[in-house]
Amino acid sequence: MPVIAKAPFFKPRMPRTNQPWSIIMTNAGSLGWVSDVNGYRYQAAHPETGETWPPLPNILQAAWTDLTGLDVPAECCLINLYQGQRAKMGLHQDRDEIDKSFPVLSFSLGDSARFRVGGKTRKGPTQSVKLNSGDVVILQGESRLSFHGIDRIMPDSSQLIGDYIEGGGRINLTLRRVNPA
Ligand code: MD6
Ligand code: FE
Repeated sequence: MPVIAKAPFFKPRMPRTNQPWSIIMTNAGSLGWVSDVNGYRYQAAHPETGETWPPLPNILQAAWTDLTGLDVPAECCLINLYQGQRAKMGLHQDRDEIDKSFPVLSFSLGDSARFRVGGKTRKGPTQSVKLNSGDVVILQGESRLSFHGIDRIMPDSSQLIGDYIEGGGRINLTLRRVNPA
């Protein structure tokens, strides 16, 4: 069964303000990343269904192994869905992992996006990179804690997602190891 049939997309909300994000998300793996009024965290259960997340698909675990060269498996695949003109993700660091020494690996599918990446502080120069369907990003070593975000997507630049999800859009799959090996 597809991951999104067992773990439906949910609307994350911002810590403290409870403002909804412009994207929707779900997860696969032993841990899922969630955001709500109480903060950002990893948890074993879907926030709405209470069920554990579906297993991380073998093809993604194999890609993690091949691309990172690690023998320790990923624990989380965060699935972000961007739809419409306004979907974006603010500049952030991936730093909720207990062990931050592992790479973070992502796959972009569907519509193209403007990815912004800077350095280890929020201020300072950033670069804009266009991510197309099939592109892979890996943050590791010096770049592991780089600030990054999605300025905007380019609606209807790909038809891929529309074959599976009403309205199409862009999916980013982010694979992470949370705990020490
Ligand atoms: C996105 N990506 O592409 C958001 N984080 O929609 C991320 O936040 C990200 O692509 C860590 C490593 C790679 C990423
Ligand atoms: Fe990120």
